[in-house]
Amino acid sequence: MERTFLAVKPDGVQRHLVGEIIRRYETKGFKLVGLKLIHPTRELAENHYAVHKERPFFAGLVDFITSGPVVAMVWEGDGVVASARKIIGATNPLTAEPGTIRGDFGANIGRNIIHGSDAIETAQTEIALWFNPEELVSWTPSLTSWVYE
Ligand code: D4T
Repeated sequence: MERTFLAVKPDGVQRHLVGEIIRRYETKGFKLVGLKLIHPTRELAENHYAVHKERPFFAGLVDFITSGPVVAMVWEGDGVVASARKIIGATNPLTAEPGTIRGDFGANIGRNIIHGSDAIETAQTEIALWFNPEELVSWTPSLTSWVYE
């Protein structure tokens, strides 16, 4: 079953949006299989955003993501990678559609509340970066037959 990595960034944690964000993925029908509060090290943040190493916003992005606690999560479900990104909305909260997390709660690209993996392979890399295998829990929600045909 497909898995994705989501992280409520320090702005989302400080603004008490953790419950609201988890609620959206729970009520959608996805399964939570990993969850922890972590204050990321610079090394972890630089690894996570390595693809942006040469971009002008990289240093500020790493400063921001290491500025406080992050809620790191792994969610599971059919098509969860792409669907989770739709629920998050566009990178810039000012252009993100209303109804998405960034569209509803954000006002600045440098404070866009949540990260979500952009592809299945990226998700696998990011899950391995943020979680040890024993931190991920396989379980069967009792509602499964009411969510999946
Ligand atoms: P993340 O990776 O945080 O889920 O965001 P996106 O996948 O939606 O967008 P991204 O990788 O292009 O950008 C990563 C991260 O950098 C911040 N950022 C981005 C920024 O501060 N200034 C910028 O100009 C851009 C493009 C926001 C998200």
